[in-house]
Amino acid sequence: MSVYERLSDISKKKFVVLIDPDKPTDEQIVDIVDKSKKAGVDFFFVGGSLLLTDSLDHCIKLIKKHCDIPVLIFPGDSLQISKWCDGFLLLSLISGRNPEMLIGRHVVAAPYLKLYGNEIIPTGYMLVDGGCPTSVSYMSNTTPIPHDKDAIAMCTALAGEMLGLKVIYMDAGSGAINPISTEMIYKVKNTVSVPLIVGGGIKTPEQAAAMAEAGADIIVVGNALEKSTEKLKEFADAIHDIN
Ligand code: 1GP
Repeated sequence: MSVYERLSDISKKKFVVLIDPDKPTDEQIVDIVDKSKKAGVDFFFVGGSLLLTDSLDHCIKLIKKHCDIPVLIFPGDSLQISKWCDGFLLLSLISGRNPEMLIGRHVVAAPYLKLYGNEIIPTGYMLVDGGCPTSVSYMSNTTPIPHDKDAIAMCTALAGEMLGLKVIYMDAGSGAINPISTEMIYKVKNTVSVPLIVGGGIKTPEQAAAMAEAGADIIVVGNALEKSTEKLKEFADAIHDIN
């Protein structure tokens, strides 16, 4: 089964653990992987807005050595490419108006992605204001969609789907104060038919469950688990229970 087939099986809500390869030690990665296996995590996303070390390959190989959970690159820039991943979210930052993030970086990355034979997931990536400036907003030089402008989010997602993008990822940015509202999630979900990924600032299993209930097919949690993996299983159960 391809990674995209797994992502688009919307009969079951999915839980994604995001790992910034710069941050955890090898022991911490193995611990997260171990807990993720037990909790039934569906995917790992690996990447960051700005990486300071050459740790992407190592991180992916370490995860794959310890489990069969698919590992997708969630790239912060065109340097974040690896032949070891199971899939690559080719992000088009459709909430912004920066041509580099819509096509420029993709041109640079394309020959390497072809060489490595990565499975490509064309992704409409939408940044939504999460109540504070985020690394991704600064690094991408784009303005997020205002938190309460549901119509802009709906039309942006719809345009992304019409352009042929295969998933929509709504992100408040890592460490956002406010996660994306359930109202916006509900409206976007009812506007497009491709799978909907939601992340950014999700701090509790209850918030994650509310987002899945509102229509998110795939929920991404990073920061909250970097601080402590104690609630990893609770997050997984809360998300998987919504069906
Ligand atoms: C950010 O959606 C991800 O791109 C996850 O955000 O780290 O805040 O969970 P957090």
